[in-house]
Amino acid sequence: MLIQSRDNGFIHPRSSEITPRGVYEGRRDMLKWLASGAAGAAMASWAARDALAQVAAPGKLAPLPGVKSTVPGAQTMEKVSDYKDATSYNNYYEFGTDKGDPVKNAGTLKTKPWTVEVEGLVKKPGKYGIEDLIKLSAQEERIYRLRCVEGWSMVIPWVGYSLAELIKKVEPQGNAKYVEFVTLADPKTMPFVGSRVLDWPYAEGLRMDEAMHPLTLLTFGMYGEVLPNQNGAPVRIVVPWKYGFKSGKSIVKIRFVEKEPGTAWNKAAAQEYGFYSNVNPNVDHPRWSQATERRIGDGGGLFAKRTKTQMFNGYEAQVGQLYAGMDLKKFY
Ligand SMILES: Nc1nc2c(c(=O)[nH]1)N[C@H]1C(S)=C(S)[C@@H](COP(=O)(O)O)O[C@H]1N2
Ligand SMILES: [Mo]
Repeated sequence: MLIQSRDNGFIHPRSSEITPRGVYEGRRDMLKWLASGAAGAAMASWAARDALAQVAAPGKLAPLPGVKSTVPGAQTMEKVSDYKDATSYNNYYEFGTDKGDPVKNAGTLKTKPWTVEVEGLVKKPGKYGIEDLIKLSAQEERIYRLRCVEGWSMVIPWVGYSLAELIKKVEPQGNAKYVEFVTLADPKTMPFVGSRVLDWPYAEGLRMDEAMHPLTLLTFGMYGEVLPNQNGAPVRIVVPWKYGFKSGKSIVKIRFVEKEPGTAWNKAAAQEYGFYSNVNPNVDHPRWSQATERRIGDGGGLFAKRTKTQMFNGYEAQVGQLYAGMDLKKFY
């Protein structure tokens, strides 16, 4: 497999995609700054911060700021999606199957108190209260594309820390090969748990090296605030190089296991959703192409222009190595 980065994983945006007003207003400053040589990653985060200022959360939830992450791939020059889009166009089947259902129905989710149980093949299993889990490591802001298997995408400033930080603390045993994430399934507060679309609880999993990759984010917030319920409060996973469904919401158990765990969508339709589910424009879903995607919020509805989907969702430079030698048509 070719693992050659064109430009450190940054996407060259069309000029229309870097239009935050501040960039224009600050053009002279920027030119001066560029001339000073302090470009590169610093510039990306500068542009991103500006973009963020225009799509800020309304401030109704508790603040959860994170420092700009320096993990390679964790910043982008692409325009950040509007908070409103990111919080009203969701997949969270426990609250309904329409994109508009989670924002309407997830108000019943009770996120306090909340514990996450770490169990299975680890030397230090235990139960973490959500407040302690948040404090376990420094919060970082990571601006990731989230590409849904259905063909749409968004760019979201997440807040959290690398899952690897937690994994190192709990010390997996040598035979722990996979990490399983079990999410809440509470029929009292989640109206669609019990519906026959999926096998509840919604569970997901990663191979140990995927779980340990610095881009895999244990996520507590977005847009500088704690997660809204519909986005998976109080804690979810975000795995930016995989289709969105790998990023389980409202996690209650992190389990270390020896065998590849069953996962919600794989159990529902194995021929359509594999365990790996890496974003791959060259492997079509049996019922539709994965070659292009539609950025939510770009306008134009059904006729919105579609952009080319990138291998590993644009994170090939960072994660391609994990799959060296694997036939990605077989391990889709
Ligand atoms: N528990 C749970 N987690 C879930 C889902 C779900 O239905 N239940 N949907 C997944 C899918 S298909 C996607 S695309 C992302 C959407 O995340 P977002 O709504 O924050 O954009 O969440 C994923 N995590
Ligand atoms: Mo999805």
